[in-house]
Amino acid sequence: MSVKITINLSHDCKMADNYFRFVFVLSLFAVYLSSPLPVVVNTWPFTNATLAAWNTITSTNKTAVDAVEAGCSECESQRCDGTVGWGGDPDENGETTLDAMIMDGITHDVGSVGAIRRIKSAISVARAVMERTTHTLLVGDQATAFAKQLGFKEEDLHSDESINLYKQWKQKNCQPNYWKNVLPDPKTSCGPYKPTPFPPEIQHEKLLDCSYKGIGEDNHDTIGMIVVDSKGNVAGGTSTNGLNHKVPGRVGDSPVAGAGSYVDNDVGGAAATGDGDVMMRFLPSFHAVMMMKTGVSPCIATSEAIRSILRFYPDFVGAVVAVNKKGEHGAACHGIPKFPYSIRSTDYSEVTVLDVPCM
Ligand code: SD4
Repeated sequence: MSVKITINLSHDCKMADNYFRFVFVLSLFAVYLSSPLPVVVNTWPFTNATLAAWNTITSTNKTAVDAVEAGCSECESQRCDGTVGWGGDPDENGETTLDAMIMDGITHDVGSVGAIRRIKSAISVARAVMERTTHTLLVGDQATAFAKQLGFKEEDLHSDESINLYKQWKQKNCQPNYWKNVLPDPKTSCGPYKPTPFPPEIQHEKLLDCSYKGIGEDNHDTIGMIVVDSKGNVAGGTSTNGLNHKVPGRVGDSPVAGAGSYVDNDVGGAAATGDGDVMMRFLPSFHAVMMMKTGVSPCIATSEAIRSILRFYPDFVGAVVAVNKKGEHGAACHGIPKFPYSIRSTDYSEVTVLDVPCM
C-alpha cells in the first residue's frame, strides 16, 4: 500500500539542495552508509504508479525499463487524472489517442508511439517498438497495426467521460481549440477551416502567436517517470492522451526523446509535462540532463531548462523533473502555483509527494 506524504519544498534551488543534503546526511546517520538507490521519480501525485515501479525495481531480475513500463502501465489502467490512458481528452473527432515513449539508458535505445489509436497499453507498444524494431517512433493507424501484429488487443478507447467532453465542446462551438489564421474564425466557430488570406507583412506577427488554449492545472498531466536501479542504470518513459480537443493527428512532446523524457546512463534522467507543442521546440528533458552532466544539481538543471523556454514563451505552462545517478532529484515549473512530483527511494521509505513552488 502506498502512503502519500506531501512535503512542500522551497523554490530556491540552494534551499532545496540543502534540504536533500540534510535528508541524505540524516539517512547516513540513521541507517548506515547506504545509497538512496534504487529511486523512482515521476510527475504529479501518481503515487500508485510510483509504487508499481518501486515494487518492480526491487524484485529479483527486474530492470529499470521493466519498472518504467510497470509504473506507466499502472497509470494507463487507472486512467490517472483522465489525462493518461484510454477514455480521456478526446480530439476534435471525439476520439482518444495515446502518446508514449520508453528509453533505456544502458543501450540508449528508444521506442515511442504517437497518436496511437484503439490500443490501451501505449507504453508497452512503445517498448515493443524499442525491442522488436530498429525504429524509434511509430504513429497513428500504422502504430495500431504494428501493435495488433504483435498481439496487442484492439479496443474502443471512448468512455462516458470522453463522449460527454466531446458533446460539451461541440455545444460550445468547438471552444477552445488550437487553430489560428483560418476562417471561419476559430475563436467562435467550428471547422472545417480554410487558410486566412492575410497579407505577407502581418504573416510573421501572426505566426509568432503563442497563446495556446485549453492548458491549465487539470489539463497537462502526462506521467513522466525516471527509474535508477541499484547499479545506477537509468530508464525513463512517458504516457499521455495529450491535449483535450487537439487537432486529430497531433502528436505532443511526450513520445519525443529529449522532450517528454531523456536519460543518459552516465548522468541520470529527466521527464517533462505541460504544453508539449512548446516543449518539443526546446527538448527540456535533454537540456536538463545535459546540464546535470556539467555537474549541477537536478534542481538547477530543471530550472535552466524551463528558463530557456520562458525566453520565447513567457506564458508557458509546464514542469520538468530530474534525478541523477546519485539519486539526487529536483524539479522546476512555470505557469501553475506548484508542481507535485512523486518519489520512492531508500531515502523515502514510503511513496512521497514533493511540492515545488513554480517560478
Ligand atoms: C502534451 N505534454 O501532449 C503533453 C500534455 C500533457 O497530459 O502533459 N498532458 O502536450
